[in-house]
Amino acid sequence: MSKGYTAKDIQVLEGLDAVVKRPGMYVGDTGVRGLHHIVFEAIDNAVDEFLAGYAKQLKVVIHKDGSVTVEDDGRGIPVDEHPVLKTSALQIVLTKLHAGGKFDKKTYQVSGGLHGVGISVTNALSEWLKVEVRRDGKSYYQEYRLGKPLADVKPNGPASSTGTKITFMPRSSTFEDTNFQYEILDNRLKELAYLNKGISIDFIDERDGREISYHFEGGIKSYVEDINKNKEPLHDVIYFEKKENSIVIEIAMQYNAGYNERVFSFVNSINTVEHGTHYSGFSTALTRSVNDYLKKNKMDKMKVAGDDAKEGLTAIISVKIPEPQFEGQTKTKLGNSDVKGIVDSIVYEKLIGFLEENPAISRIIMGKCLGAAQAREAARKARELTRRKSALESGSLPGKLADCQERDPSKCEIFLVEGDSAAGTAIGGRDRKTQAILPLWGKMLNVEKARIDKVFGNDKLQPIILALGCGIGEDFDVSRLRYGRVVIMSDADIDGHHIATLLLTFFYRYMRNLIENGHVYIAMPPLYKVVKNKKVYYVYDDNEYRKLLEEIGKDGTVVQRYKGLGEMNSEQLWETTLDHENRYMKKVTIEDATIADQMFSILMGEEVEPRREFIMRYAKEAELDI
Ligand code: 0RA
Repeated sequence: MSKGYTAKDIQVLEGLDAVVKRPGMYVGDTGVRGLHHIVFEAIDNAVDEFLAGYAKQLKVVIHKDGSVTVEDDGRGIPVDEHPVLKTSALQIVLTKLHAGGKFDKKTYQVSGGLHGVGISVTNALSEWLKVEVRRDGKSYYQEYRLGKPLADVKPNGPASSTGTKITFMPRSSTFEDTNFQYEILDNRLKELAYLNKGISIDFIDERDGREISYHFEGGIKSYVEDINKNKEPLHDVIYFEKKENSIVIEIAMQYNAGYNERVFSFVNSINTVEHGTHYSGFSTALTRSVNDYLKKNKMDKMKVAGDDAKEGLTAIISVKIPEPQFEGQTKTKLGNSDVKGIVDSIVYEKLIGFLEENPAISRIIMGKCLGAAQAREAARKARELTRRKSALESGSLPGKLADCQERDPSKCEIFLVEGDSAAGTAIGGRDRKTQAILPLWGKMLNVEKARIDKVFGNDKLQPIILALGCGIGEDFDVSRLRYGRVVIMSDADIDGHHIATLLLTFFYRYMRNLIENGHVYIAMPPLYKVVKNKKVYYVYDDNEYRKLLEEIGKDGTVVQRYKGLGEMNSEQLWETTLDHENRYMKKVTIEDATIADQMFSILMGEEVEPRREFIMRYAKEAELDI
């Protein structure tokens, strides 16, 4: 150990070593999520600089070599020497966990939120990182390898503007795959632009030349308009904003002609998937406003319940609070108890005011809520009828189900297989002790356009409901689930994708817990069979395919591209897709389901143009694959 080393420095180094040793603790996992988390960490810091009022512009670039740049035009991270640690502040921010906020107590930090450990984590998990800071008329530069500085921060010529630019290459020894996905970054950047009105975000993918810029003067109002644009909105977006006790509350809401609730809640730009106190406050205020308005106008022929008031409602609840507490399974549930009352009183005051001043819109909303309340009554009756008919309660199973022998759900899997012939192959190839096969056929119900009473009686969905055994909607009870894994198995083409999307949407709407508890999977059958010198290789994606052909050489190889499950025989299906030892499966997360929801709205929506765009884009990707 060299002399000048102080105890504090050692602690600093140990900090980053801990990140390298247990990356999951800091970025969630070492898969796709963790990989993108290190970019989000850098982006969130830049957004904080925007929230503090100093940055306007954020730029994110994925480079050809796979590295990423995040750049902002804020004040620039301070570079002066820290009085105690005797190193530049910049180096501390990049090498010490949680260091960012220590220099400048900002009120609402995106980065202070969910994992919120700062860009030191990005540095720790990078092969290399280069940082350029422009402030006080100068440019400064520093470079790192595996989290360690190559030299001190050095002045690097004059600068006429201010800002921070960080470029880094994710560590290949940490992450299973270091390929950044355009869609994941694009979704988050777009979301941030909606949630932080006025910010300008440029996103460039130099690997294929894609470029996009986001800037929404309307903020979350534009977000709601965008979500509802293919869903027959019933009125203009209702928007309000208020600051109280250092809490900023912003609400945008709009009913559409559909039946689904799309209320998304955010705290400091973090999507609180499990909601929490801000959402509870909003819900109670909404229900109370509607019932009070009905009563005052003598329209209260039925009591409107919380779910009724949210039928067909698209809303964004965005709160910014100084010290959020996150709870819940995925730490995405806001716990701060005082927030509930504050949101409740503000939403009630603003909403009742709006309703009284806008009688025409109020009439539409009241009609919508009363319609939902009546439908709920009808659904309750339909459900009772179905129950009496015993199917859902008595545990009878669908005729087409090829069940497994094992009775312990944790050991059982059910494959939902598109098409009778593929299902036949799967029945022949499965492990009949633990794997059940349920064939699906014909046109799957579009649950977007049906109320729960239709879903109960539907002949395509009922077999699934019966086989899983855990009910749907309000009756859903995950403890009755008959299989630990529910696996969607469909062809890798547009139709197959569509069916998977329909099923995911059904699970998302009516058995959300199934997804949240990690029971839903997507089978990944191989795309190619490659044979060379009698050796057989199954290949699951195009990258892998290209890699293999380098490796084994093109000459004398025979390649079969699988277009559907039907092209495999039972043994092949077992070997490639069903066998625990060899198969790939994708676990569906709640984010996947949300994306499916968006895709589904586009695919099934009334508007032709977005559907055409989507299919064209999809077709283009399919083409690239070949
Ligand atoms: C602490 C203090 C100051 C700026 C920042 C942090 C800062 C951090 C990041 C991270 C990405 N971009 C950033 N921009 C700024 C400013 C202190 C001052 O100038 O008074």
